[in-house]
Amino acid sequence: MIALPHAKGKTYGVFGLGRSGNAAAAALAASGARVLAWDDRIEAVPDGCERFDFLNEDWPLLDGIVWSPGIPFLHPTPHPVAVHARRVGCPLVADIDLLVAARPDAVFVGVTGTNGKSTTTALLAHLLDTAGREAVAGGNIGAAALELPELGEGGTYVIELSSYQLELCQTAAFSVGIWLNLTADHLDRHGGLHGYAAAKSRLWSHAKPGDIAIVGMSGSSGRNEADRARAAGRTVLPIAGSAYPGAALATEDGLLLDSRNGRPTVIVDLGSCRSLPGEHNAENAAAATAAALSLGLTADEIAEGLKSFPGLAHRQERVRQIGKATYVNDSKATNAESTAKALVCYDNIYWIAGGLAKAGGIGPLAPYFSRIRHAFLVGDAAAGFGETLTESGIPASNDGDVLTALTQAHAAAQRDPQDSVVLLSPACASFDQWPSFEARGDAFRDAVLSLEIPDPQSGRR
Ligand code: UMA
Ligand code: ADP
Repeated sequence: MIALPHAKGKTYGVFGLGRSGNAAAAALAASGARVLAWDDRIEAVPDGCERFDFLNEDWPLLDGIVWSPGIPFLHPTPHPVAVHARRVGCPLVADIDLLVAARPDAVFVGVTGTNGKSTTTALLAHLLDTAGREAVAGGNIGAAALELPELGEGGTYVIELSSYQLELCQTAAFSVGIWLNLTADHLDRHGGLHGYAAAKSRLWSHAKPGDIAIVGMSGSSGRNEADRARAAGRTVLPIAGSAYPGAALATEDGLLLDSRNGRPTVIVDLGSCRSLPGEHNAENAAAATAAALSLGLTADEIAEGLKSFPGLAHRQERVRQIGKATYVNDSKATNAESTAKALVCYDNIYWIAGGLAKAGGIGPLAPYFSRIRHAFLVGDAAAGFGETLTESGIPASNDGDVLTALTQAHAAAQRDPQDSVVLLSPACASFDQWPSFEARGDAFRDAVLSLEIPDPQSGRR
């Protein structure tokens, strides 16, 4: 937990007691603040806090209300407590602002983007850790800001920042900012694409001389974002997961190249980084590498870390190899765009897909259909996906649920004399059959780990 010396003797509200609000309330109370806390669903407040109904009680003078990122305060409709706070001039406070203010001697790296935030955040923390630096990751991944441990002087906090969190930040300054990419997402929460982009650009705020902006150039917004970062006073390092003219870090022919001084040098052959398959992960690797170089790591230290990165659960997670088949858990792929990132990485695929369908179906995946040997379809989406695949001549079966589909895919892959991949990459939400994509992926992993290895003597499985 983070100590908040500047909060001593002050009075804070905390609205929402989920992961971030609960940690904030506990840290403020432990630091000597009076804390008035509320959650519509959670009765218990952390030790030292008072339960306070912001909608129905008279407010004392508050130094601020620590606001949970999941609760709308601007769009689509501001929560009535946020409206009242604005009326009485009470600021809404981000837990991340409190963390950064509490640790002026620490280094803060902020990571944002529509896709790749968690991977890049975890990868950078891993690079720092394997190079012997004191570093932790948190924010929108893992521990909430004020749950993080106190690092020593010069320790690095790598903070994954959602647009919700950035929109709340008023004072936090990140000496290194990583902005990966921007595609339409969370539009209702930000009043449209312009609001979403503006929330993400808050990453560049409060720059000091020498502060760095690492900007992904893969999409159409990269150039504009680099301009915004420059205008905010940052030194910009453009990065890309493929060849890109003028990029500081980019990938060519599978090699991650450092071109900061105009003469490309090889950091690593990404083919030797087993947990970073695909061009999207090349982008994440380039971004994390640019940050690590900016923080003083050597190319050799970074190469070692890229090779040993274990990857994150549910994102093309290699669970097991049985014979010539590799079993991959990509349960986080809840739409066709994410599944495309996985399909492009493999040639001979036994594909487990389906669940609660998203608009657009799997039509956009047609360029990758030839890689699929058989599709094992599950859940609500099975019938629709089956029609699309059959029209393209791809064998498909409706297997009902993920575990049955795995049994079938395992049998088929083990009969295949070629190298193959049994890939769970559903292109669907999980909620028709599972509480979350994590529960779906955990069940798949457990089932893969308990699969029987075929007996070559008897042909049994
Ligand atoms: N609540 C009320 N009244 C309301 C609305 C909500 O009392 O009218 C309460 C809810 O009962 C809940 C709390 O407020 O207890 C809301 O909490 P929250 O939704 O902000 O969630 P936390 O548990 O605090 O988790 C948040 C992030 N969640 C969101 O932004 C939605 C977590 O990101 C983050 O890991 C965590 O803080 C720690 O920093 C998750 C997420 O889904 C991973 N993020 C989105 C994403 O990645 O797309 C943005
Ligand atoms: P986030 O935290 O932003 O949701 P993750 O690192 O958890 O991102 O990756 C989620 C999914 O997004 C991955 O499974 C992959 O399909 C896709 N993805 C990851 N990195 C990128 C990237 N740099 N560009 C585009 N898509 C990506």
